Amino acid sequence: PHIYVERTLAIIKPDATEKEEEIKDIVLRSGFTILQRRKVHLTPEQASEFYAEHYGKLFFPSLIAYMSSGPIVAVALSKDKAISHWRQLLGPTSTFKARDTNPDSLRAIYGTDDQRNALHGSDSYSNAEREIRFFFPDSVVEPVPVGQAARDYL
Ligand code: DGI
Repeated sequence: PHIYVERTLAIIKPDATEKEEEIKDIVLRSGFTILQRRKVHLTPEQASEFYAEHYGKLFFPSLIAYMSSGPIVAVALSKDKAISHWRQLLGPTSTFKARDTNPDSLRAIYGTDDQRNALHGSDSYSNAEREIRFFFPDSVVEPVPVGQAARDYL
């Protein structure tokens, strides 16, 4: 038997890739495992596909321009409750709100403004799986062999 540890997709956006090493230290110290990492410069078409759910919104064109303005780093992370834990570490969507309400969050520290908020995190299980497939089409769910730790978890 195997258990499956939750996964999520993180992105270091163009305004924060210079801080990748610093961010990686925080990610690892926070108990996440880095499953896969890929640096990629999205075309506007690819960025539009990734953010298709926001198509038609006022901020969509500038979001796409931002996300295709330079290289990003896509990272698949795993941890117990990875999706909600990563969102918690990110803080609110708006960098300004993050600075006001959660000054220790990653967006408060590394974000630039409301749109350029340094980092992405999947917001649900189905989006996490879709987004991981988007950047890592060959990825499979990594099973964890059942040992003592896994039995404790179950
Ligand atoms: O899941 P999030 O990234 O926290 O937020 P989201 O999925 O609602 O929006 C995706 C990105 O679009 C977000 O990281 C930044 C940008 N965005 C969202 N809402 C606004 C926005 N940008 C501007 N300028 N104004 C917004 O209201």
